[in-house]
Amino acid sequence: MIAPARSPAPLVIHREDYRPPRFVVDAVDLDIQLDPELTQVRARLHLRRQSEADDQPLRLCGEGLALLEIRQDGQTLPKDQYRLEEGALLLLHPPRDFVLETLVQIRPIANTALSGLYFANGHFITQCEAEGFRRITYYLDRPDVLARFGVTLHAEQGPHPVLLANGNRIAAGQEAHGRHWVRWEDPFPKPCYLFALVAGDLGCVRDHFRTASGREVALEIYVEAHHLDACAQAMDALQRAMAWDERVYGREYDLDRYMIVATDTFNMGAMENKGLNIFNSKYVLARPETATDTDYQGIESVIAHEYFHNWTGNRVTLRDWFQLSLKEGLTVFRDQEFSADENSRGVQRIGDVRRLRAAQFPEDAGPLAHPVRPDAYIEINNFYTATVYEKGAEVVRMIHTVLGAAAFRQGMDLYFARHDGQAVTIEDFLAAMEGATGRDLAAFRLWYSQAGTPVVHAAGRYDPAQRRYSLTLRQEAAPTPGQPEKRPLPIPVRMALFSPAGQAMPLRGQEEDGAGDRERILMLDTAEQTWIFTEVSEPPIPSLLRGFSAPVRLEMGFGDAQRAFLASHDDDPFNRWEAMQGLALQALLAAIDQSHGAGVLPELLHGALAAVLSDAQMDPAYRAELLTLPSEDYVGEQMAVIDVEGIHCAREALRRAMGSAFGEQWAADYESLAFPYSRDGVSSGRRRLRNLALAYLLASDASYLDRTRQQYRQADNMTDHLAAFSLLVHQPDADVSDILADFYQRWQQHPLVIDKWFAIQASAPRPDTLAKAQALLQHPAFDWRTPNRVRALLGSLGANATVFHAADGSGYAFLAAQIRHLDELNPQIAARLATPLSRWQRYDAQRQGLMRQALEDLAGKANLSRDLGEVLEKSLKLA
Ligand code: B3K
Ligand code: ZN
Repeated sequence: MIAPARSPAPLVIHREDYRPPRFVVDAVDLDIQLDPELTQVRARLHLRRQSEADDQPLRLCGEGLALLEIRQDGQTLPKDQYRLEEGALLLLHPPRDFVLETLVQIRPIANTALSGLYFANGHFITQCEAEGFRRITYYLDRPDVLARFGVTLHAEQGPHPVLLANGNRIAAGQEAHGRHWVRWEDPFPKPCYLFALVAGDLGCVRDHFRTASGREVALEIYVEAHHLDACAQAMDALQRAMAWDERVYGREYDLDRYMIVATDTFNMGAMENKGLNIFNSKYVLARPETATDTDYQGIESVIAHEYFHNWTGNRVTLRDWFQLSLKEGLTVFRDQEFSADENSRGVQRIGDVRRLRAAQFPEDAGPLAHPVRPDAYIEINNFYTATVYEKGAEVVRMIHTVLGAAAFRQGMDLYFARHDGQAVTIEDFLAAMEGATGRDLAAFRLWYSQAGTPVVHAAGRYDPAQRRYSLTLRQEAAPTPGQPEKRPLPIPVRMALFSPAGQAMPLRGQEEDGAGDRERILMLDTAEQTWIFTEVSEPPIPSLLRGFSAPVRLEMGFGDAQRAFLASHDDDPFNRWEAMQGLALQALLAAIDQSHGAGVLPELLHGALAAVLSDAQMDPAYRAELLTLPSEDYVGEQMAVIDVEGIHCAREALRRAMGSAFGEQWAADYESLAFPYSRDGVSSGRRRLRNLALAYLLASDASYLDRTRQQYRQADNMTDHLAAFSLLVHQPDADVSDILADFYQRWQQHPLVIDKWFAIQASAPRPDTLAKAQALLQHPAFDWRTPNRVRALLGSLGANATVFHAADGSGYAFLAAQIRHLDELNPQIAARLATPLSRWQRYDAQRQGLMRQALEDLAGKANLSRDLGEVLEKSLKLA
């Protein structure tokens, strides 16, 4: 009997419908005979009913399982005692307390969705979050059922000498037919989404960590043997993350062993399974010759993120999937803070906000907008979004801002003390924050339930006679799907006032909390509020939303003079950068508006850039941030109708103008920043600035093509090599076929580098890119079953503004055709790839029609997955 894998009618799950589990699982014992073609899973569940009166059937989730045996307390269960349904096994008359034993068969090799147990590149891997465990065995697959797991793995020893699962390795032995077994037991009760197993031929890099209380923890990173030399950054980041969580949150690791496995075949970045993290190899493997500085940074933050989940996610877990941000938003906040402490706080914050604006703001303004805590979903995998992760982190950050670091820590301590070992809600988190600090966070709850990005309008007025400055802040927010009315949110606005001479002024006035303070947090919690500052001797220039203290759009009603002032005087690194971005943005918008090419640099922008370029004292990474133009997407976000070509032309023209206006400085930077390769932050900042200089030089002076080719050939590290490669491949009309062939030839044994080769070609703003992408689908190295490769080609194409949004709709039709194919193999990735099409409302009428057409064509597909179906339905709803 095979239960069908997919349910036909989309079922909407509502948060309000939550009910506690009627049965609990005291213990799970799994015995798994691994075989790529037919794996058998024997499960013994100790089940216990929660209420005497309950005589309803027990429903266990299961998808794509062939049930071979079923026993209740050792006796084969008669057929009239159970029923197989769509996605479930129903026990019709379950006793109060019993052992259910099932034996099911699955086919890991046919699992292309990469959810549950799959077999790829010779390894068995699991991915159970969110609902993959039901593709392994019948179970109460929900995060609020916590059980102790023991698992015995059996496999052929030759190809699978390493057998891993959560917890402690208890025993191992040999079997007939060249097979062997290993027994693992996890002492910590956990929801099944944290279950994991890995089997394969893997080498191991070992190190250790001594916890604050003196326990030795074995650290093990499992990779294919030829990658054993590429794990140093991951191991180092893990040790630093462990020390940081002890130092900042007093959290120690709790098992004797922490394992990380790297695989090339993985749907997302990584997974925090208890004691056995499974990682996309992109976030583990790095050598200077194959990984860029950005890759190194990504490894540090993802390693830390998964490690931090051990407390925020695993020890304290989720009551239901609506609470996803309870672990994800909080853990992103923690990993951002870790990276800020380990590197440059200012640069980290700029990067975090850049990501938020690039992914979350558009999501919040489109048909897929949802609150940080959603109210309903069809497919939970569609809710691992920038809103749940990044906006969720911003909400935690605001709470941290208003409470202060020390009180926040007390709140976290109480949260862990109260809820260790429990499955809880966002409400429980807020209650702990309130309980420990005596503060009322009632208003903050709205941030979790109300979708959409608020706009804050600021207006200041200086009264020289009274020597008063009044600042009025007003908030508003546009409707989002299902939420036509928006209520005012509590918005902490960190601010300072600068004197015309560029000094932060003392802040005195009604809300005096420590006279003489030069920075203050104003809490805007009504639709409009005015603050009066007294004894203000000169007309001030306000610096608002410092450090980006709330995830809002700020409209300051500023002119370029104020922006230029802050660009040179603001001592808040974020706001200084923001002022520079504002100057550049205005230049671009004006050029697009007058459809001229931004061929001349506006005077104030010129002055601000000149000042940054001549400041040799400034941290090179920060300098690079200040000198980087806003992305095309960000410029588009500021327009009522996104003018794809206009934005591209204006930005290219501005880059050329910046290149030629400062040719000498860029050339001087390019020469003086050449240092032998080293892996530290200062060196990577220098590389970043140097490659930016090269980009400007090349934009304005074609003779730099040779220099770029030279850098491509001579670089001793992937950052410089790839920067040159990307510049060459993105040249609008250069013939770079020799470079493309050379790069492939050099790196074909390195999948992560070949991903870059695909991605850079698919993101080239060139007229032949679509034809190229079409051809790359047939390339021997393209593989539909490897998400990294699919994202490299198709994800990059969907993000390539001029090519994807080609006026004839060819980009839309191309992507839709590929999504149609991919949906048969991997619905999660297919649904992700479709999100650029969901933004159709932002374009002109013709593009709108073409994008909707592509969505409708897809919606008519037979066997549409739940994942893709939900994205399409929501995207088309507004039509
Ligand atoms: N918790 C996982 C994400 C699981 C995604 C499931 N579709 C990784 C993370 O956020 O740490
Ligand atoms: Zn996470």
